[in-house]
Amino acid sequence: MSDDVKHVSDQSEIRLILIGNKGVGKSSLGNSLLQRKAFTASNPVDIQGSTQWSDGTKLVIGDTPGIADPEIPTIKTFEELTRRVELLHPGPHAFLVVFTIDRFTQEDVDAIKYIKYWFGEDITRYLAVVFTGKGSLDYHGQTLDTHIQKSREELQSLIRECNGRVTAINNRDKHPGIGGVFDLVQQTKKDNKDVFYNQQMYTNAVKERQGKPNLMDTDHFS
Ligand SMILES: Nc1nc2c(ncn2[C@@H]2O[C@H](COP(=O)(O)OP(=O)(O)OP(=O)(O)O)[C@@H](O)[C@H]2O)c(=O)[nH]1
Ligand SMILES: [Mg+2]
Repeated sequence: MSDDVKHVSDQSEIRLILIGNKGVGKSSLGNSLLQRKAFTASNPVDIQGSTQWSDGTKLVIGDTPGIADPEIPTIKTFEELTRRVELLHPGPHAFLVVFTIDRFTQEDVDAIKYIKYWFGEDITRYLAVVFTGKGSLDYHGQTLDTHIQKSREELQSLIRECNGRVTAINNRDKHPGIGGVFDLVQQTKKDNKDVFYNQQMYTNAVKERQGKPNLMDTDHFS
């Protein structure tokens, strides 16, 4: 059996990992998608939640700690991210990269660099961008497209690399707009012919990373 065949999804399970900086709404997004309070801010034990849809599909979501945390060295956070990805065995169909619509900071630019460094440049094939705080977009009468056009080049370039997989959600709304997120997930699966991010890809990323300067060394921190 070839690797590709082995790593094609079982259609009845969708595995997602939430990733992004601290406080951007990762856990809230997970709760919106699972339609229950599976993740809480205070309890780091709640790292995975799942639900079974009426059509038999099982949705499994892995929550993660924020990337830019002054209290925790970046490398430690990424080691934990690896563990969370491994817990989503045999591998996530998509990494939902979460940003808040209200700000895109240097920390977000750095987070994108770290994600590519740690999981490999090819990780963009599995990334889908989700903005939380869609309410403020609606408040200012803006569309997501116009917001993106006016945003920093690094964000625009990430979205291009993700093949335009981007949406916005309002986790505080009774109807947050989760359909848009599931459309993105389906798009990600389709773009990858149902092959998910697997252990072999991570092993390749580790090799790739070993040939590069250590980005998580504080000397290289921009
Ligand atoms: N207005 C608004 N607030 C949101 C939205 N999503 C999350 N929040 C708020 O943002 C804050 C942080 O949300 P969390 O879901 O805890 O963020 P997180 O990324 O999991 O945070 P860490 O786990 O600490 O990294 C909370 O006060 C949420 O209520 C949104 O769509 N709109
Ligand atoms: Mg959280």
